[in-house]
Amino acid sequence: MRFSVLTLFPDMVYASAGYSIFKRGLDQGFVQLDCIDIRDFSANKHRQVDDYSYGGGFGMVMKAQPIYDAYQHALERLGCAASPRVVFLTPAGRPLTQELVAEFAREDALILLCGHYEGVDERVVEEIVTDEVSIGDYVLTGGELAALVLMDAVARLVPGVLGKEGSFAEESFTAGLLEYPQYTRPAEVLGRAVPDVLLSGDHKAVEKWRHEQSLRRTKTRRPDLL
Ligand code: 6GU
Repeated sequence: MRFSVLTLFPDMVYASAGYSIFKRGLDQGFVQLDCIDIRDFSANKHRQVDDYSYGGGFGMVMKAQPIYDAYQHALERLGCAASPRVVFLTPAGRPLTQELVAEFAREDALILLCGHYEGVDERVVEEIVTDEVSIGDYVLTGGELAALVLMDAVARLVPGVLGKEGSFAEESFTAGLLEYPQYTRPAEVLGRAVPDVLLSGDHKAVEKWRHEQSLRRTKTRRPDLL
């Protein structure tokens, strides 16, 4: 999987990508990450990339031209035969789900566009974007954290990234239920014991208990999933 991120803050994206399993995916070559600084494509001597909103109102809008030129540069660097999907991270997008994550994970490459300020000139969105995606019903200051969330979720589904743990890649949400509680040693900590059934060695009973726990959690926390 090759990710190309169009952003005003490439260092923020590179820094956050340098940890844990995502980093291992990069180091082992299962994942590639290339950030393109939109500001490098400003046609303005002040490297300006935003301007006032037509129609008035507060907040600046990102200009179409620097984004379009950064996109062309991303295409050249990717050198794909087919045009990759271009995902614009915006609170106005459709919700990111595990199903959409799995769909993205089947692509060879993705271009992610991170917006900032009050928005992005709609004309460049119409010209280049294939998917508008939100990571939840709250507003972030920019699309970078959302792009990192999307890349993390996609990367762990890319074959090889999770290694041996790979068979568990989708466990939590493909069953459509929330994950059951987990315990590790010692058998008692903070005055709390591990549920007896988990020490019983009865695999059938453990499986049944976990399923019940998943159901109970889902009922109380996310009834919309049932
Ligand atoms: Cl994708 N971007 C921003 N700026 N805020 C968000 C979001 C994205 N998803 C939820 N809130």
